[in-house]
Amino acid sequence: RDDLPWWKSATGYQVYPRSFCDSDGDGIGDIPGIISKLDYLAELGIGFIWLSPVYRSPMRDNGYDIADYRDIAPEFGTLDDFDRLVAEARARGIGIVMDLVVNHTSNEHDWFRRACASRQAPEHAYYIWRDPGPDGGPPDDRTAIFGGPAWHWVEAVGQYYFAYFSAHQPDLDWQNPDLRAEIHDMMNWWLDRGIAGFRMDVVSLLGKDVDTDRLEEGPYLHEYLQEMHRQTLAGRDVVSVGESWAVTPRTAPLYCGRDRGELDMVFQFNHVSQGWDETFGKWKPKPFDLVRFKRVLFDWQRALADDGWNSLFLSNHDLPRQVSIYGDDGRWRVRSAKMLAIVMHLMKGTPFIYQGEEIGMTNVAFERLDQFRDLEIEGRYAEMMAQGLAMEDFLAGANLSGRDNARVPMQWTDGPQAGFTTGTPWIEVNPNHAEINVAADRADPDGVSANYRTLAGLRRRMPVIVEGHFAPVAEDDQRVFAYTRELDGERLVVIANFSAEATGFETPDELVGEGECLITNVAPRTAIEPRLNLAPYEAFALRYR
Ligand code: TEU
Repeated sequence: RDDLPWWKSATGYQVYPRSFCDSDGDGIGDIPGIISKLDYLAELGIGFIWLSPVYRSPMRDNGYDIADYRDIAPEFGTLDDFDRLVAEARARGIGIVMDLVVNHTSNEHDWFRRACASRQAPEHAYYIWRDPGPDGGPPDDRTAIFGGPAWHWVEAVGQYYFAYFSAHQPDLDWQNPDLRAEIHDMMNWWLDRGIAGFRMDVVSLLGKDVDTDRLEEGPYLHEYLQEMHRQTLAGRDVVSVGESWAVTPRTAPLYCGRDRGELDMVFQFNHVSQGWDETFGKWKPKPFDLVRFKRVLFDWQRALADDGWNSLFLSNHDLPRQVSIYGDDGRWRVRSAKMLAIVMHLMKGTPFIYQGEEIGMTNVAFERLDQFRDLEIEGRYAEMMAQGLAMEDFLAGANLSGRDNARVPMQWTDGPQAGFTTGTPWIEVNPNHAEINVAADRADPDGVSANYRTLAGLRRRMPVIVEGHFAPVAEDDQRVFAYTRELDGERLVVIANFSAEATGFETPDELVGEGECLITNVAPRTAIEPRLNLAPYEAFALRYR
């Protein structure tokens, strides 16, 4: 289909540059390292890379605190390296999608330096400042995502600035049209370099009004996204994905509806946060509940069935390893990793693989607080203790749900430092690289990555996977994840046993039949019987004859 946007039939792959591949032995991944792995990624069959931030940054939040939007962090390389990455990737049919972090800058950005020096500086008005409250303290007692207060005093201007994430990440004032124009210019500067689009960090915060405390999905959000689209994305063949922890199936069409002129899709998170505790959040997750999990994912499928578009993912650099959370990272690691991929990639939407997911990388188990590097762990630690969480429980929570699980180095080999670096890595490698690594997985025709390659290939050649109508099956089944896809008379069924137990499944009548097995993680099936006996974590997709 010629009118189908390329990113609907492509598989995305997220690279977290700091942890992907280090070419110069300084212990930090870099752009030449990524270039050296492009053949590997091409072989996997991906269509584009979402590159986490590579801009110049003091790296308080590993690049989600940008000090210069038009330069590359020296530890990652140079602008020439970046241009080479774009060209080399394109030569392999892979687009480079940049991370756009414009809710805030680093406090080391020149704009912010000038903003702090004088109220008269034009850049002062790029940020959100308020006078002290009646008692001379901060304007209010709002707190930041990564802990501590959201307002910070700057003596030279006699005002507080607003920083929703951390003091090192002052929020930009999107209500200022000059600031918006600066951002649009910068976006066009990158788009003109040939990138394939943007993943937009915390996009739902851009329309905020701090005075009325409407931060998420605030009053100006869609006006600004439409303006941004007109000024930058319109008429270019690129993809845009907005990240939002606030978006719901009800609001998603506002971002990515066909006539909205805003974004192509959103990253939503309610399928992730449905498992969190009411008080302690992700640090103390509830036992996994498949029915609840399916309900969220199926709601999204329904909400964007005919207009808008879904992103499909379980992992990213902010989330723990999916096989450890939703699968089994012990005995059934390989099989359950494949099951998760089959179930996610065959729903309607664009699937995203997070580096290492394709070989079934697992969570780490740190024993001490000082092994972690994430500023979120640091910031939340004090708070959680104050709320009465015991140290052991905090460590257990951090090991289960912390962001560093995704950030330990990519496991390329069973050699020293997992083949990630010849130096000392900025964060420890997972000792299980001795067993779990790219070299070993690729050598195995039944490895996890072989399964991902098959999925990416099926997607490229089968329109029913891209565009087929989605219908859930057995929504209340507590162990089985099943659905169908249908397009122009072609019908697929996907069935997975989301448990470590052998499980019987009473097949609904309309699904009984013979067909061709497109993919499986156990033995190929040629028919769906009225009663299926599913092996632990078995998953397969069948095309009906
Ligand atoms: O994440 C948005 C965000 O809300 C997360 O910080 C989330 O609250 C947290 O990960 C839950 O544990 C984006 C980026 O993906 C993240 O890496 C950045 O730290 C954050 O924005 C600030 O830019």
